Amino acid sequence: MTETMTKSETLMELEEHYGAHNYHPIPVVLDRGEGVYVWDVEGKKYFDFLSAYSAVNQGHCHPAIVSATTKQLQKLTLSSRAFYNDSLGEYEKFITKFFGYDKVLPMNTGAEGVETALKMARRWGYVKKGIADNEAKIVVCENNFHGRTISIVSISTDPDSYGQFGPFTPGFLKVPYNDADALDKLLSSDKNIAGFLIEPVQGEAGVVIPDAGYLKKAYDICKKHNVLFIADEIQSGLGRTGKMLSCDHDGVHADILILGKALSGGVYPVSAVLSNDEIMLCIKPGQHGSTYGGNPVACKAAIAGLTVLKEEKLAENSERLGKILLTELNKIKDERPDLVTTVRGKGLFAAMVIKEKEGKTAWEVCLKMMEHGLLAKPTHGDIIRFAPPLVMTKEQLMECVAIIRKVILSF
Ligand code: IF1
Repeated sequence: MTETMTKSETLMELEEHYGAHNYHPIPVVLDRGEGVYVWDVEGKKYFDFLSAYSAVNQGHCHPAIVSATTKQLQKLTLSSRAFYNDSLGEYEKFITKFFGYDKVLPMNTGAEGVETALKMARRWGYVKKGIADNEAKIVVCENNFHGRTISIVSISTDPDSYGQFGPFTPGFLKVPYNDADALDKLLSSDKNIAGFLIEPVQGEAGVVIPDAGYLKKAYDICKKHNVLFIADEIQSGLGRTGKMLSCDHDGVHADILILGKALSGGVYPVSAVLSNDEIMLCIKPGQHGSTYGGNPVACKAAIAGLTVLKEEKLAENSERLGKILLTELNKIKDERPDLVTTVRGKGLFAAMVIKEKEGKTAWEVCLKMMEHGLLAKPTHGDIIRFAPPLVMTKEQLMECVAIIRKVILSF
């Protein structure tokens, strides 16, 4: 740190020098979070309008989640699955009852959850559907985002995700999102299809919301062809779109449900894959696992995370405030149709598409919002994703809308 450099600049330089350059963050250095707010190292306060990509739906450092996790951290952090521990069974009962499944396979990151679901679907395909060994296929949607592992980027349609990471994992087919006929045609064409993996709302693609009823149609088509419907609710779930799960908007109960991120309220990496016995019991002892999967700290964090979502009625708050947010963002669009081309959203999950104007892009809009105390980040260049913590009050939301409006009108 030189005399002229701020603490933020010094810390950003450290990351530049010693860290991999696999991100291009908004230039703000955070050191504290509480509820809908975060503070930078200079003490400036911001609204967090990204929620760590929907991992802090319960708000930053929720006291109930922090307390439950801290207590466990001082008791037993990791038993490994070589032995039992006193938290896992209770957690497994809690989460399976919470979402209505027979069993759960506990993992840590979202990508691990997706990889686990892919293995489960393939295994079910061989053991239950009778697909010939190594012939199982899984259908995914164009413009998907399911994580960053080799198999998951193998299914991506985004060159930034898969470019120069080949050779790719075989056994995947792609279908347009929100197109039931295309799905039906594809599933009719190949008897070796074991599963259909979908984000009920596509997050990274820019909060792409399918037509009402599409998820139900897709689910029914999967049942017609004896294909597993696999819902990646890692970003769209846990209250984000105004229901506990985005599949709830269509009354769909996925055959395999994948959760992550806000499962622990951003306190600890926890993911979970839920399904019924017919699928889950195809995996036998020693055939899948993880060092930290199902550790006691994760169990306590997730029980607390889910309890907060339910007791504080955060999905309901998301639905109520999401309607207001969408209305207000559309008003801003109508004031500046030259700059804002599209607004869309479901619950407190919204996106604003910014037209490049004299070199002004979504990035510059986000920098300006940062100056005015609101943090958000563009995806795919021109789309700003808005995903505040679900604990936000209407007054706080209107403060945020005022900041967004002021910034947009200033361009
Ligand atoms: C990054 C994106 C969001 C996800 C869905 C699985 C995962 C994610 C629907 C994997 C993770 C994160 C990853 C993070 C930024 C963020 C992201 F921009 F990358 F695409 F949210 F949109 N399924 N999304 O959204 O979960 O392994 O990360 O725990 O990689 O930059 P993970």
